[in-house]
Amino acid sequence: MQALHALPDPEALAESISHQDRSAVAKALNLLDDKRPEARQRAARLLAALPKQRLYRSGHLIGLTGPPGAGKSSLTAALVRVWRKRGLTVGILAVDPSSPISGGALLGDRLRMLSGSSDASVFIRSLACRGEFGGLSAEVWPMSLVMLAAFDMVLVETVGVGQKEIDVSKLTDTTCFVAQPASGDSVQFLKAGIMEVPHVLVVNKSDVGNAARKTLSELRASLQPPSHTEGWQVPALTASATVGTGIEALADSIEAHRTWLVEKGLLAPGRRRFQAEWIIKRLAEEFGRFGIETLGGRSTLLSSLVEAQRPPFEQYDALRHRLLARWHDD
Ligand SMILES: Nc1nc2c(ncn2[C@@H]2O[C@H](COP(=O)(O)OP(=O)(O)O)[C@@H](O)[C@H]2O)c(=O)[nH]1
Ligand SMILES: [Mg+2]
Repeated sequence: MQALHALPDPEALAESISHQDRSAVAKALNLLDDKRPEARQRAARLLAALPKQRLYRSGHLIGLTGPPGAGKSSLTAALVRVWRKRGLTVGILAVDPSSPISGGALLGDRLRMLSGSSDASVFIRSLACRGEFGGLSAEVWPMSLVMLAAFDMVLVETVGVGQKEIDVSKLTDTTCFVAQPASGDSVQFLKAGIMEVPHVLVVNKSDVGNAARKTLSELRASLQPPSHTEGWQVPALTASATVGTGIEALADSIEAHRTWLVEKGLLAPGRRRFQAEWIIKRLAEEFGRFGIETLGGRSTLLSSLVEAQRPPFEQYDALRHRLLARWHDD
């Protein structure tokens, strides 16, 4: 067990993170993963010390989801190359339930293969999928915040086969779904409303030929009319991660969605909302629905959390203590 004195100083750590110090980012992610009370307190201080401007207004938080083997990691590596060419720094959270360690290592290898060397401006962390937060680990949100404080582009790679529960779109500005050629499942999931409509849809492996084009037109057809996306026209593209075609266009579409969010004034409120949802979800896990009702009910709680604009652990701990105190009194 790590000695307590070895825990980092949160304010100094926050400072280093905002200077894109990669080892500081790594330390911060470890701290967020540490369940001991002292570590939790420091993690709360760390999150409070990160510049709000960066957490809620800058950068781009992207979710890349799709079935296993669709080419998410390969596309991530290809996108990283485009972003690096555009002078952007990149942080990646890879959530791979099948092999959390080798998944990240594999992605690292692929990035080195593509860029020729290990690039100091790209940071990768793979996460075990603990299944608690609808398939995503509960730490994904605070970890995303730390990454946003350090990097321009933050990409979360998760396996998703369609179910809304394991939906990274609850946490990211832009969700990109990677489909396999000839994968009827994705089309069916979209049509049946089982799958949340992503902001960007890409059929990878276009190098295999007709199957990719056919899947693309099926997906396009099942996207009509655009649904919950408030006027955003979902681009549906093809790409080949291995050949390298369509990657610039994909990067452009992802960026266009962010531009659209900013124009509509949705970026910062969206992130506030993810945070509020994250807090409510954690409280519900610990205290059940009754706990949420005690705090005024889900929708009241949601709007008050969004409005309060305070750091996540601070908000969470305050509500938790309120519930514990209430039950202690009763
Ligand atoms: N032909 C072809 N194969 C690809 C392409 N992208 C990825 N693959 C292959 O598909 C397999 C799964 O890729 P990976 O990126 O690990 O998929 P993930 O599970 O979605 O992350 C690997 O063998 C890749 O080499 C592509 O554009 N074309
Ligand atoms: Mg992968």
